[in-house]
Amino acid sequence: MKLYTMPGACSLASHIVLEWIGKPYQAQKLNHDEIKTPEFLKLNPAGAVPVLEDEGWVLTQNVAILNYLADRFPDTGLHGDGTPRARAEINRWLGFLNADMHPSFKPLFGATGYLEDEETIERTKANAKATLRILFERNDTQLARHAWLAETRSGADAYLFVMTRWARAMGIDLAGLDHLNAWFERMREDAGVRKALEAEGLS
Ligand SMILES: N[C@@H](CCC(=O)N[C@@H](CS)C(=O)NCC(=O)O)C(=O)O
Repeated sequence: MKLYTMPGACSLASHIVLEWIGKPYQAQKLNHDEIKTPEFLKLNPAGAVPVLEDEGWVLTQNVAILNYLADRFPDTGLHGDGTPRARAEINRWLGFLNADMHPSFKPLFGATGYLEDEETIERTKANAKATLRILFERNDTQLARHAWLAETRSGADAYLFVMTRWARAMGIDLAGLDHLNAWFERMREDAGVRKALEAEGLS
């Protein structure tokens, strides 16, 4: 298996899960220019990471990759007990992370730059931060009840870890979200998380 990743990007979630699985894989680190080359666009026309190659088959989209890896290595327990309910619980959170949380970061990554007016752009950023605070509160409430986001450790934890890193770097207010912050510290100490971070040149 080969994962195409950009340091600290959402592809870090798939990278962490590959470490948790513990089977041989290769991680190809790319920069923003390299994911826009004709060669890479053949793999993913969206010019985005993550991309996973497995035996000549190419898979894109973080949620699909995280689910595929959990299905391909069922012994890792990344799909909980594998029942429809456990899998749905994980997908509920993956959906929340990928469809609700991840796009909410876009203004903070420059998506509203086309507005050109600095004051308006700043308002979109402030709004994104306020929205994200509310979304992180939902994770905190869930982590108050369970050790892991979807009750058992899954790709959802790896994905939330990536976005919590972004939030900290961007000064999103996570004060008082004690369960989220304690979970983040636990994740940061995890051997697989540390290895994936190190491989991407991050601390
Ligand atoms: N829907 C895609 C989104 C992937 C995505 O947004 N990747 C970002 C990194 S977090 C990327 O590669 N962005 C490059 C760009 O947009 O130019 C997924 O979930 O895999």
